[in-house]
Amino acid sequence: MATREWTQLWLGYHKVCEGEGCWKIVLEGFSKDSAIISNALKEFTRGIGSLTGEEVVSSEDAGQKTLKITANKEIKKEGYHIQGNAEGITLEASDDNGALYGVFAILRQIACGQKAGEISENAAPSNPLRMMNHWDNMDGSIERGYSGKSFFFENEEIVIDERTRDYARFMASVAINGVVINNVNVKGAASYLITDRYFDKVKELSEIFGEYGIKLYLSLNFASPIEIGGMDTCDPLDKEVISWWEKKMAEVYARLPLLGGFLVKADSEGRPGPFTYGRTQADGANMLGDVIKPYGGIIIWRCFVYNCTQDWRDTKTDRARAGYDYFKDLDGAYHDNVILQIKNGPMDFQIREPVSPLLGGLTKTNQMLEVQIAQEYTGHQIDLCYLIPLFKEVLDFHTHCAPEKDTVADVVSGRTMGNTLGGMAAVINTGNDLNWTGDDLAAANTYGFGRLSFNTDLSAEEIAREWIALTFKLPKKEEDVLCSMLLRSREIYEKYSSPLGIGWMVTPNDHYGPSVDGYEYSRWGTYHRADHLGIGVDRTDKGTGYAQQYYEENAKMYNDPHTCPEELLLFFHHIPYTWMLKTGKTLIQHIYDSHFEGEEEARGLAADWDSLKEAIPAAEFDRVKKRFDLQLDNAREWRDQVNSYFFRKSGIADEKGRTIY
Ligand code: GCV
Repeated sequence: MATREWTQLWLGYHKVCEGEGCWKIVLEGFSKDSAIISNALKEFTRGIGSLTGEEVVSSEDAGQKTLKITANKEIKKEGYHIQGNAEGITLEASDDNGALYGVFAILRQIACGQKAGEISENAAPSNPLRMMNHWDNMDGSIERGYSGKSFFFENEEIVIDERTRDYARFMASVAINGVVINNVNVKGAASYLITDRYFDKVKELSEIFGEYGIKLYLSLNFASPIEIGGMDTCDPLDKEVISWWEKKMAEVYARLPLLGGFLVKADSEGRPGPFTYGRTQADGANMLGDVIKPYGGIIIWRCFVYNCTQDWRDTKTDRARAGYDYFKDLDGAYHDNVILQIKNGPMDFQIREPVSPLLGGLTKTNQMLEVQIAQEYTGHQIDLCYLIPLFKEVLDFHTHCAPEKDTVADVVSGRTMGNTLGGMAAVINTGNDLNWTGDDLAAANTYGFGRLSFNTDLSAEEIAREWIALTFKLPKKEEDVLCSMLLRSREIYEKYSSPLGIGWMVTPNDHYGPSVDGYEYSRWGTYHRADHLGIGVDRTDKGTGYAQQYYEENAKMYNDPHTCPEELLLFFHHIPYTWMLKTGKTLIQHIYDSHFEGEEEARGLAADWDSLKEAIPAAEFDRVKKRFDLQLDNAREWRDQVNSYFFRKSGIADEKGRTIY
């Protein structure tokens, strides 16, 4: 048997018990002719075989237990009901996707220790759209990729092999229903993905995805009329430009009937957009929305628009304000098939940021939450950083946009406004490494994002435990150790990196490791403003006014340093080092203590991992151990550079007299 060149992630299905007998599958209202249903049956056969050794027999009479899959239109779109009983398991689902997700749910529950007869769950997705965004380039590189090269592209060609199908299986198993395959920075060959050069392969890919209930999306170059159309403008209100796009969309959908639509990064970090022609973001998004509408496609328009050529001397311009400033006034102007995709924070995926005020700030526009599981600023999949607790905080945040149903989870799911387009997207952390995610433990974020976007009520711990059971199947004690490591990891990373929400003290460009002033005198709008007396950015009504972009309750809370949550204190306020925190520590002492603690706790993570040596397969154990060695170097470097920097700035000694350089 050929050795697989990649792992099966959480679909490896370790044996949980010795089964008794075999299964037959009965379909009612579903057909084996549907590729999704046929794949669901294959997954059940494969999964139950690995978990219990039980076979699925093809003759309808021979089976001792029955998996009965029934169509039930009463159940919500993509939802399922599963129930174990003396005869086997019943699965009722609204549609093919629901049936597929129901099968994965059955296997998940058995892998997590449930007996088939005891299985029970009624589920429907919290979010209509649950998407992965790849930042893969066509030369095979991945922007912010930390797990090898792209498995979609190589040498400007599209790669389709068995790995493609496995990828689709993994995504479907956590109910992802949309995937953008190429980087939002669309350049060079990627601009031609909507031309004859690539149609056949993109179509093939979209069909494989389709067999797992996933729609393929492409990132789009707003300047396509110029770059591939030979025109001299891409002004969204120009009649010839519009007619170019109309023809292009007709061609695209004739060749790619399964395409979900496009993701667009416009007027951001050098990418072209409507501003060049004095047009608004709505002009750009709506023009594309209109031309794609006849085909049922959608336009996902990113709100990551800001001035990236700021003068650091300018203390009035505040990058944090940009998203709201550019998009709020156009609320209600966006057409129905346009969704605005908004990063979780106003800056850029730092380890701690407030929730973007645009989320819920918009009350008449489809919104989608964008998070990043590629660990660009959170340790490059070297440092352990389980991000689901961070995403939970964002989802649970009360925006105060409505008297009730006002959390971010409510807003993006459509519950607040009653709209049907919205959801969650993650910049994904995968590549062609053997284990897909560089650090084996980073797959907890891949799995976790899918599960959370399907069910935003799940806790970070529930998701972690599922992932551990599916991936490693550890005894309870070891499961507890690994679960605790995951749950502690985000706070640990936060402690040894930048303090109290200030962010950005990373090595420029690369974004791994410390460089306290690395971005301080740059053009990127990312400043900490530390001097010998204090640190932080005044974003209050006396400063940049960013705090006032929130609804009143939150604006008031953030505006006052006494009520501002302390983990965000330096994001909103310029604070003296001698400021007394609620813990009774001064700010400077907090900086020292948290950095010493963070480094020490990182060593605790590594020691915990060592304690799992006997329980984890050797290859995985060694791979992860090497990552922890690097994490410890990183944590030490962060601790010493940040502490030395603030000691030198402030001249205030550590009360505990520890070594600071
Ligand atoms: C894809 C940050 C990253 C860029 C990324 C950009 C974005 O600036 O560093 O690599 O570009 O965000 O989200 O568009």
